[in-house]
Amino acid sequence: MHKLKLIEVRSEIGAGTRGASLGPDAIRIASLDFSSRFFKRYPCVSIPDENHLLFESSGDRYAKRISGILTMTERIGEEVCRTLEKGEFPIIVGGDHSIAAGTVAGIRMAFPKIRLGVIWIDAHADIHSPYTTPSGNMHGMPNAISLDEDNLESTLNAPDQETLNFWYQLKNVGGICPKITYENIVMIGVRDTEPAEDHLLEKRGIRNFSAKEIRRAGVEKVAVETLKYLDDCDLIHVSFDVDVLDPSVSRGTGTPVPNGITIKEARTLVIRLMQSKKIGTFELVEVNPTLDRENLMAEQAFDILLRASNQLTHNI
Ligand code: 5AB
Ligand code: MN
Ligand code: MN
Ligand code: MN
Repeated sequence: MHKLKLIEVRSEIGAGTRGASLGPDAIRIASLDFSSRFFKRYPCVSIPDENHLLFESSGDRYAKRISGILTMTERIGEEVCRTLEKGEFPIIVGGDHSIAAGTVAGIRMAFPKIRLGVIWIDAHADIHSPYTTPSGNMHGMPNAISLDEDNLESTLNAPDQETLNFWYQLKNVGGICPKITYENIVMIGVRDTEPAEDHLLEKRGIRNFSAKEIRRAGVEKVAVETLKYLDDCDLIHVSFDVDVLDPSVSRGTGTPVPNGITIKEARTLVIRLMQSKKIGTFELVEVNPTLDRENLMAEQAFDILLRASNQLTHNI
């Protein structure tokens, strides 16, 4: 039986729209509507944030607040590593998606030698570097950090030396770089990318199950194929960005994108993936209640968290 441990990260500094730091609390409030003992049942820690940086001016326009992102990545990495070393299953709740770099760093710190897979469930590929980012927002970069990807071929920006020093340190947190490789990542639901990202997706042949493909083949089949694709991996991280969901139900996230998957598809997908004993960490990010109506996104997010956790506790 898995012993689950919740790790809440109220990170806000990686996003361009304000409010993602309130996600974990909105999810806690949503749990009350489900009459669930979820937050009583599992131990929970909260990682101190660096959100004060939002009130300070910074010159790093191609990697905004990167010094704080580095601090957060180290903190999250240490906590995830400690949790895994104790034999517990970390469930990380964000916050903006920059925290995923910390989760992957933590897995690597705990298990330097294993073949690590990542299932990236998101409307976005989050594979920008300071050289290619259109926004400077670091929640669009965690995969590039884990993959050690600068994507110089698609350079659009000229980041300064200080930014590049932080970028280098960020990719090297935990002392292993790269932390994952292209053949061990699967994306699900990605549908909003920039040309620089398309270049990488194509050049590296990254497997992406589009929302259309999910609808045609069915989520069940997509889950099976995803796990088959990552069959060589020893351990798999699942990262779930709520903007993979269709905005028709809720726009309670900073970067909603049309034509997403339904909540029903998301539930089935997550339950089916969590049946694999190789899944070692689960992360849910980017709920922003300030953009929402009647806390709908947090309710959907909690529903997914609850189902993922129930499935995990059933895995013996
Ligand atoms: B999210 C965009 N590619 O880099 C950028 O929500 C959006 O964590 C990034 O997936 C979205 O700013 C990041 C335009
Ligand atoms: Mn994302
Ligand atoms: Mn996204
Ligand atoms: Mn987002």
